[in-house]
Amino acid sequence: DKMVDKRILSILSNEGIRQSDTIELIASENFASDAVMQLSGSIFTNKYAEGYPGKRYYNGCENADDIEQLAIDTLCELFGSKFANVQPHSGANANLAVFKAFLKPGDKVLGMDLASGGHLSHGSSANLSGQWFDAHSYGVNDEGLLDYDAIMDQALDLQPKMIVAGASAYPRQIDWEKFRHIADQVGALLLVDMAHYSGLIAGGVYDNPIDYADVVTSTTHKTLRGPRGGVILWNDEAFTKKINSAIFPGTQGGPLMHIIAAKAQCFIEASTDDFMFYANDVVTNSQAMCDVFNERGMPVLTDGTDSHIILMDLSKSKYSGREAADLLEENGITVNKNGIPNDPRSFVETSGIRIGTAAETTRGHDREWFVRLAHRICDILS
Ligand code: DSN
Repeated sequence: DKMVDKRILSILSNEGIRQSDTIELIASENFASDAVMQLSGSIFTNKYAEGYPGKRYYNGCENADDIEQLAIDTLCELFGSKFANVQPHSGANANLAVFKAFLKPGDKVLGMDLASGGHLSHGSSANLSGQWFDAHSYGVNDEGLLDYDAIMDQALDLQPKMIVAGASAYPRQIDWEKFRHIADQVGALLLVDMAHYSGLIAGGVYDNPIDYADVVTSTTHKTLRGPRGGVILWNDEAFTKKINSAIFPGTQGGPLMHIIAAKAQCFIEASTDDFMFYANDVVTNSQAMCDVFNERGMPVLTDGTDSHIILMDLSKSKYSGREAADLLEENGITVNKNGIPNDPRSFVETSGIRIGTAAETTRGHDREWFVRLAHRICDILS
């Protein structure tokens, strides 16, 4: 009944223009469906529902129970897990809760180095996960690939209580089974953060970690194309109380019921044939771009990709990652700078850019369009 404030409306309209006028290649972004958008702004935003379905701290939660249970059931079905928590406000919150559920401050953790493509919440020194825990990291080899033998040696040496697998900037298939084997050798818990890959996994084009990991976390807004948020999945009933209480009351208060409604919609959309075709196209399109980059002498790390992610190596280019990303932005293409292994440039400049094909695939662009786009990117950066 109240009009949106004029200043907010103007900013919103500018963002609308930006989103429709630019080519969106940030690997972690996507365009959620109208249904997901509507539910994210729905009347469920008015409801407090601390607790879990059937066990709330407020009255009037019967519909909140129904929507949360539907989200849990559809999520479990989508990834083949027995249990799930759909309340994490983000992927970082999901990871934080897993740390809280299974570790004590000071316990040893082994995760992927942020500079090699890991995530802040996997033990980075800038994050609570690296400040309150004894966090160590593994990297990638000179080709940009995970070296499982080296990770095994590191784990044997360190004897971590938890190993974190999963990445924000790793283009290739991560071998979950090898991580399971490493975790078993040292008796560590295996946490897989599948945030980047979860849409591809739901669509059947990237391996599912659920049968290998003890606990799996994800965001819901990247390749999975839902509202911004996080989830946790697991198969061992003995973990249920620990994980649920680490989210509420351990690290969060009331769940965002409007976002949980939108998550349920996202999980239902992700179980359709259309979503399978989309996931398949995302990978086809990124592989087509890699072929052009390789042909045009613009090398990509690991020589290609198994996912939506491409890492362009600019170590021999006159442009740093930052300059390349800015230059592309001037040309209406949004990407982000990214470090590469043994980066000759600073953390601020970097020698790589990360490109992702999920968002523009959602917009319906096909392989030929991505091939033309890859040529355009090469022309701009030449
Ligand atoms: N910030 C996200 C990304 O861009 O990959 C990870 O959470």
